[in-house]
Amino acid sequence: MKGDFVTEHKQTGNENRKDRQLDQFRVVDKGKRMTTNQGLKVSEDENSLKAGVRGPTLIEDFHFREKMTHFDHERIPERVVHARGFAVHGEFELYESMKEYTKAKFLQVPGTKTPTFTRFSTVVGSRGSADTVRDVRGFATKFYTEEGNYDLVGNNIPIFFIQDAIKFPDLVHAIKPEPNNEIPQASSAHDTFWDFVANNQETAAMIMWLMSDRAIPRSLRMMEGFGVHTFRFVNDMGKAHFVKFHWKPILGIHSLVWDEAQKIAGKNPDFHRVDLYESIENGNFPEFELGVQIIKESDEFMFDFDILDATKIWPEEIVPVKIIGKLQLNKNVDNYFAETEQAAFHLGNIVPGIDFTNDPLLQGRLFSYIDTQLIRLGGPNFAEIPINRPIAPVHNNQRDGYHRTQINVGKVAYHKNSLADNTPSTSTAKEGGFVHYQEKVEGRVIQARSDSFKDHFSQARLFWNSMTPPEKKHIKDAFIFEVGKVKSKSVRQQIVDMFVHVDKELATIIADNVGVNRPTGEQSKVSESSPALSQANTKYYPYTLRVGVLIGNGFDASEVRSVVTALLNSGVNVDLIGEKLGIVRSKDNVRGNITATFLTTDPVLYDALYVVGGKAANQAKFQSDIEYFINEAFKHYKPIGIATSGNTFFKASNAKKGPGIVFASEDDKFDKNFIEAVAKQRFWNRDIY
Ligand code: HDE
Repeated sequence: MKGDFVTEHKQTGNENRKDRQLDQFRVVDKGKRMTTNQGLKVSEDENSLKAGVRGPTLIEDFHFREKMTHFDHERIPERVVHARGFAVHGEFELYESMKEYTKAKFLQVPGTKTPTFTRFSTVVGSRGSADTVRDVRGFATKFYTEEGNYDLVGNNIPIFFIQDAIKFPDLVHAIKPEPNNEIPQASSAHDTFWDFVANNQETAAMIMWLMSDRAIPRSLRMMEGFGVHTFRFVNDMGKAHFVKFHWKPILGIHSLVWDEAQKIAGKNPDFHRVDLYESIENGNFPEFELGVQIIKESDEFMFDFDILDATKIWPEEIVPVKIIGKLQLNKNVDNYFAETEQAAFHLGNIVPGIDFTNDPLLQGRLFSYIDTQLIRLGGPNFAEIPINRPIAPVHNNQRDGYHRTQINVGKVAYHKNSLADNTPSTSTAKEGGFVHYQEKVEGRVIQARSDSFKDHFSQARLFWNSMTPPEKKHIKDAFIFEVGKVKSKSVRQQIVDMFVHVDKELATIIADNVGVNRPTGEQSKVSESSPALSQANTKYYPYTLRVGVLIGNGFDASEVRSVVTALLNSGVNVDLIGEKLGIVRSKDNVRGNITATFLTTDPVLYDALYVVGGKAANQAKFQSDIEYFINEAFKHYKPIGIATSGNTFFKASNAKKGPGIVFASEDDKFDKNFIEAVAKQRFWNRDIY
């Protein structure tokens, strides 16, 4: 058998148990004979069987029919939300034992490594939509633990739009393209969404996050992740704590600017997946630290928000985030469909030591995820698909159904029994069996919302108060853009009248720009802020950022080589951009290799530019292309380094000297200062208009 499963895929090279398991299912077709699905060797694959060379095709052609039937059924339903995604393998390593709080086996011994599969996604767009739209990003991780799969199915924003799962279909109907014409794709900037917002004001805080830079991440490697809900940790004494999960990116939290995000959506709709894929292929493995916020059960009612309300954060300054381990993403999939598309996440995939709470959003999700896999993956056996299989053994009395691959031996498929010695047998908690936390529950059966869920504006204002002036400007601009696209004047007015409760100045500016009356209501009284919410307080590294070098013939080899070497030594990716692909020569005939042209790439695809300039076959076009690159990078607040030979090109552009513009001719520490500017990414105090 082994011969059929030759392994030519990219292995991690370590003892990853999930990787070894997947190996049994990997098939390499290269170098093999073509067969039908029955293993019959095929002699002809270009001409169907016909009655005469110019005659009709015959139904007898089983190979044609099998090939066409399979093709006809290649598509499966896309996810109803989070349809566009990209997933990678990885490994989670524990730093510190969590024994005090949880008995989850993968969280006991520091150094324990657990194989993982992480899928990032946008929420609203369909499978073929662009990566850089304004949207929440999904951040779902499957941990293949020894006790079974544990799925942490989170987002890059720590709260949610709604408080009760029963409203999810309404939210999604409102934000998806409008049903009469399926417009717009992958965008919240339309009437039905904002009508939903105004008429469901529990959305207020989430909308502040959605209008912020968080919704346009620079990279999937540079955003946070959150479990959103409050979960429980339960230790081996049966004692429980409330817990929230956080992923903190090692590279810091960074975003695009809106104009840039929109242009990238056209220039490279795969921007985020390319970035993630290439980072992993280049060995720059993305890393995220896992943090937990823990609250004692006895402190449940100590806060001015309800800890079961998924529209609320626990401010990190009040409940600190304890870092407990690290996720490294280190291997791309071999096959997008088999792995990424067929991955079935479910927050009900849980292990002993972690448990649920009564958060009504969480409770509803517990139903939805299995239900959705049944339709999407075509039956109840989706857990047998290789990517979904646990590395822990599976034994139970479930049988049959579409696409059953397991061959259960024996005639006993029921519990209890004597013919199989009453096996498979259940396990006690001590033996590793999952025992639900015995929370005391009482109350009347009722369809209502707790009063403790009714404050929708305090944390929306807390978020606003925590933003720096540039972040506030981005939020204002995003509101003006999104609400400005709403055709209904009444909805625009309702939005202004709603967001006055967050901030009067914000709502007034929106009103003035979208043609409705200024608001009369009052803003929330909250004056606190939470510095952890601002991206300005993040970390800055040049590592893995991308610099475009604009270059022609006749450059100064020693100057350019020194800068490029310094950039590469700092882990920066460098592309030489020129008139055409191939070789470019310095004045003393040193060669450089152009890997992208002014036609095939664009300034929005780079974090910074290094302007060298030079000579080209069409000098006027070369000049104007470089000016366009400089103008765009300048407008997007990006660092620009100017080589001595680049000065004339800079002068001809619309850019002005100022923050983040570094000149080799004026700076004897150019390499160092330019790399520092690259790391900083944006210079918001630049005067662009
Ligand atoms: Fe999901 N969500 N969701 N969601 N969600 C799905 O499951 C749902 C919610 C999240 O990469 C679906 O397999 C309901 C919050 C991610 O495959 C579906 C509610 C959070 C992914 C579903 C929520 C998420 C999904 C669609 C309200 C952050 C992609 C396809 C109660 C904590 C997982 C699928 C992947 C996917 C239902 C709200 C995260 C329909 C009913 C809150 C990351 O089952």
